[in-house]
Amino acid sequence: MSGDATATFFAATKAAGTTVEVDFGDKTTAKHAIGYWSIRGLGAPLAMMMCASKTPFTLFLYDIVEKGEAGWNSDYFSAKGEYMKEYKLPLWNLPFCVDRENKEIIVQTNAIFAHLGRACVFNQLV
Ligand SMILES: N[C@@H](CCC(=O)N[C@@H](CS)C(=O)NCC(=O)O)C(=O)O
Repeated sequence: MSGDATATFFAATKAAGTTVEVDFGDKTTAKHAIGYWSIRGLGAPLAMMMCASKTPFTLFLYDIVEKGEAGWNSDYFSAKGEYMKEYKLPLWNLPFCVDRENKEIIVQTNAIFAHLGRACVFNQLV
């Protein structure tokens, strides 16, 4: 697949308050992105796996803000509806993983671990 296709599939999202490009000296567009709330939670071990294997990735972090009695607000909530339609994925969730090379979105933490584990070639280390 061309570098351009990799660069344009879920390259950015305005709903994420923070976007972090993690590279290990390789400045080409990361093949993978991870999206999660801007807390550690289920996203941190996924990011740790990428760092431990020195696999470049983009990290999209979504902020959530307490609105007192009114509950919580996040740009993620409206973005989620748009993502579900655009990527035809009714079970969209956080964390999600973007595989830019294969133009796929993966959800469910354990499925993401398995997918990224293969991408990180952890399967060759055990
Ligand atoms: N079974 C899912 C659970 C994911 C989940 O509960 N995500 C929570 C944060 S830990 C969430 O806020 N998801 C956002 C959403 O529902 O869109 C998984 O293992 O990934």
